[in-house]
Amino acid sequence: MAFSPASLPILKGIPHFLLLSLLFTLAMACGDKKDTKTASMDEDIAPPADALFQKVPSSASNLHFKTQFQEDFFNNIVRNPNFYNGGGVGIIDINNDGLQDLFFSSTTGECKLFLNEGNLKFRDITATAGVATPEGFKTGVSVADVNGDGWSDIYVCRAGLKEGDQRRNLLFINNKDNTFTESAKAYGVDDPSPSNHSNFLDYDLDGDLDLYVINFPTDFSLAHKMDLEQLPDGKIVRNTKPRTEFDSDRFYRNNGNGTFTDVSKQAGIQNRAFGLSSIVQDWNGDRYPDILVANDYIEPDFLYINNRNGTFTDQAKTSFRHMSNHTMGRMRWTSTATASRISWDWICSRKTTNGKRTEYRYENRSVQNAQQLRVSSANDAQCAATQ
Ligand SMILES: [Ca+2]
Ligand SMILES: [Ca+2]
Ligand SMILES: [Ca+2]
Ligand SMILES: [Ca+2]
Repeated sequence: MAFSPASLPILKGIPHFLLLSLLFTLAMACGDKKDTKTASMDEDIAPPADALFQKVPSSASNLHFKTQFQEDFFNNIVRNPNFYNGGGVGIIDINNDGLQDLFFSSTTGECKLFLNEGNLKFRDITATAGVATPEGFKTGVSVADVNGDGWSDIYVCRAGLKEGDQRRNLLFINNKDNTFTESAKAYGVDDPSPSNHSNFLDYDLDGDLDLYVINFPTDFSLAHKMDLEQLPDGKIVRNTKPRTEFDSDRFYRNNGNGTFTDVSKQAGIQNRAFGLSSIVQDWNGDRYPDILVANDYIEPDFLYINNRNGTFTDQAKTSFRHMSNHTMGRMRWTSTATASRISWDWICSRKTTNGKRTEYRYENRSVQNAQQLRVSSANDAQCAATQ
């Protein structure tokens, strides 16, 4: 049956150009839905012949994992904006056979460990490995040989708003037989703060790995407020001192005997920000590792330069001409070194005021002069406008 707008009483009196506009909009909406549905069903579209990567379906790899989000009074998006951040992935050769195995942390469910049996086939060994840990709110995963025995271990951060033992971070020491023993308390790294991630680094170059842990305050009312204080001389400055014992990132020194000591205060790591991730690299070319921390919301990122005496100094303000708000941790820092020169690039993300994400690319061709940091990307004009 042919359709005529005038044949429907409800449409009488509406100008034809409005009707046509309405019908066109509806048609486009229907078309969009169809395209979306088609796209979602076409997951197995063959990649181009020259594609660098090939998708390996979970049916072939036996990698079956889905992070779990069990909502309750403390764990929900209203009270905890980090609730749906997701967990982490650790790439680790647990049995030193040269094949990389995979560990996944699940926010409120069981973590999973998959043994790589070759030919991209994996076996779920969670049940026997001793790493499931369904308790608590798991976040970032770090892989390192924490006790220096030649076998990789796993450090898992835990967060959430609720204080208690289920928020303490976990250290799985490799038993060298495809099982692990949770040993965070014994090693002194069972950080009770809300932690998002961690880095192992040898900050004192004594041959063992020390630990930087990213923590964040649970008072999210501070997320968009600039906390200012007036000094005795009248000068108004930003206050980023921790308000509670759990707010600050922490630094743990490896004592070389299977224990760590929290040396945060001595090392100059006393802060309050909503950190999401960090990377470690020798920023200034003095062989001592430095730490760059990506902070969410209003607080600036940290660039902790290693003072080579057991302390760090945040030099972000004097090293960058521009810094992102809401740094989400999408940072990449690569380096190529020659005898006389080191070059690197760093990509970070920034939310603009209208909510759209913009990427800025920074390049520095000489670590001898970090002040020469310059913006170099298609977003030059935008970057320049924000400086
Ligand atoms: Ca392996
Ligand atoms: Ca080990
Ligand atoms: Ca060390
Ligand atoms: Ca350094």
